[in-house]
Amino acid sequence: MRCRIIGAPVQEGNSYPGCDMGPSSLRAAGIVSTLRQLGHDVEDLGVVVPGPARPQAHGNAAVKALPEISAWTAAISEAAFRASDEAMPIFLGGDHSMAAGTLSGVVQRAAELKRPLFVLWLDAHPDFHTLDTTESGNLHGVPLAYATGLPGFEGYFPELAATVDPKHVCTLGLRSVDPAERRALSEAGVTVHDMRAIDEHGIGTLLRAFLDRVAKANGMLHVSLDVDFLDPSIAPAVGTTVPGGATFREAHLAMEMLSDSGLVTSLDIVELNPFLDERGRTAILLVDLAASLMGRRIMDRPTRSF
Ligand code: DIR
Ligand code: MN
Ligand code: MN
Ligand code: MN
Repeated sequence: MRCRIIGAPVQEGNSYPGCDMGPSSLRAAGIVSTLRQLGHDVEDLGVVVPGPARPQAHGNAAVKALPEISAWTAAISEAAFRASDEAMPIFLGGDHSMAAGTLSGVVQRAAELKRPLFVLWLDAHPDFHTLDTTESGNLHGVPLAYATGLPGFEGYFPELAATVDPKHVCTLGLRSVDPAERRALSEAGVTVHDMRAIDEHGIGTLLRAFLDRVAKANGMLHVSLDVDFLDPSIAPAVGTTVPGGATFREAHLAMEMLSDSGLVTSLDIVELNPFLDERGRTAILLVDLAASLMGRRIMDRPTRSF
């Protein structure tokens, strides 16, 4: 497969500095060479550089770094649209606010190809706040609401060329959801699988059902992997650890099934904060998860045809 690696060293969307080192840490952990060893044609496009931030204030005084995130979103969206032309872009974060840009770029690509875009959101949090509902003001909490066209971003974030249908979004791994997000998710019709659902049904069953939907619709599939999807005991390098996350095998199984499906057309790896890592173990785990998603397998097996 042809892939393009793009760094997005955004950290202003998060209150804990250090995510700007994420792309470097993933490169040091071997993301490029690992994907090449799996036989992929990998082009490393370096890092996105945002344009100048234009000062702007919001009525919600809690909102932080709006000019910076708006500038990042515009630059990342353009890079994502371009990089998704006949290749699979892999975006290295950066905090999760970068997904405002990656989603808006890939959904524009999907619209151009006249295919529906589906989104698998692997995260402890749904990141479904609007600029009006966020209480922390950290804009890594808003990208999914923005990309699905929830109101209140007009005039603050770049105008969307196309929006993601919230009914094509599946969140997996949730265990920290704010009241406003809970209401908005159910109103919008997002498929929500919290950790309790994973415990009860198994991650494989839940993911299989979603992948079947994507395949039936001939959809494109964007995967957004937040480090805090994983349990903090295996992935400490994130500012917003929440106990009770996905285990090592749950995460690998999800990646292996995504690989077998052949449906993934773009990927975010976000929220890695190398300042909080332990001898690179979180970065190394993320590279191994990316490898599983890109075809590394324990043993060969007949692939399930969708
Ligand atoms: C919380 C935490 N919902 C907020 N969000 C995080 O700040 O809006 N997202 N940590 O990744
Ligand atoms: Mn997130
Ligand atoms: Mn999160
Ligand atoms: Mn959140």
